[in-house]
Amino acid sequence: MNETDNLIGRRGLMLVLSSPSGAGKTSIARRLLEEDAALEMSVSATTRKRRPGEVEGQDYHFVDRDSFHIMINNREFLEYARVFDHYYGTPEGAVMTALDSGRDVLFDIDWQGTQQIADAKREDLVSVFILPPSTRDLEHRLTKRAQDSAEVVAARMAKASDEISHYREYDYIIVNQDIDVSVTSVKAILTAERLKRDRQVGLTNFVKRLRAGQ
Ligand SMILES: Nc1nc2c(ncn2[C@@H]2O[C@H](COP(=O)(O)OP(=O)(O)OP(=O)(O)O)[C@@H](O)[C@H]2O)c(=O)[nH]1
Ligand SMILES: [Mg+2]
Repeated sequence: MNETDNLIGRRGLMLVLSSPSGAGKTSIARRLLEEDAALEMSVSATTRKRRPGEVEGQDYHFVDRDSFHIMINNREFLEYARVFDHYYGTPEGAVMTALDSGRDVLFDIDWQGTQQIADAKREDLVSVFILPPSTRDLEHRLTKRAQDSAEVVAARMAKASDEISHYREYDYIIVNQDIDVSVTSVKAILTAERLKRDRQVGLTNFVKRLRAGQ
C-alpha cells in the first residue's frame, strides 16, 4: 500500500502473472502475497483434481464439469479457459468487490484468461509475463516436481513454447533468474501502477481541497 492510499482513495488493480509451466510464477506469487498486505489472491474454480496438499477454497475451488458449466451459464466468470484437459475460471464477484474497495488482486492464470480480461477490463489490468532463463532450467524445475507423472511433465514441456509465444501480449516481462530480484521487480511495477492517475479516484476532491487551502 502507498502512503497516499488513505489520503486520496484508490481503485484496486488486477495483477496477472503468467508464464510457461515451471518458470517460477507460483513461488513469486506466494512471496508477493506474504510481503504485500494490500494484495489478495484470486481463487479460481477448476475441474482438475485436487493434488495432495492443496486446500479447497484456498488453492482452488474444485468443482465437477457440470458445476463449472452452470457457472459459465450463470455468467459467474470474469474469464475462463481450457488449459491442458481441464477447465479453469476466475469467479468475478470477489474480484470486483476487492477492486471497488481499493484492494489489489493477484491472478495466476494463462494467456487465454489474460486476453479475456484485457478485452473486458483493460483499465484495471496490469499483466506480467515470467520467462525462464533457459529451456534447461525449465526442464529441470518441471522434473523436480514429484507430484506430476512423466507424461504430464512431457506435455507441459511441449506446451511451454506455445505459452511463451504470447509474451508480446503482456505489459511487463521478467526473466526469473533469481527469485529475490524477480519479486523486487514485481513490487516496483506495483508501486508505479498504484500511482497511476486514473487509479487514484479520490484525486479530484483531494486537489479541490488543496487548492481551497484546506
Ligand atoms: N485462464 C485461466 N487459467 C488459469 C486459471 N487458474 C489457473 N490457470 C492456469 O492453469 C495452468 C495450470 O494450473 P495448475 O493446474 O494449478 O497447474 P500448475 O502445476 O500450477 O501449472 P503451472 O502454474 O503452469 O506450472 C496454469 O498456467 C495456471 O496459470 C484461471 O482461472 N483461468
Ligand atoms: Mg501454478
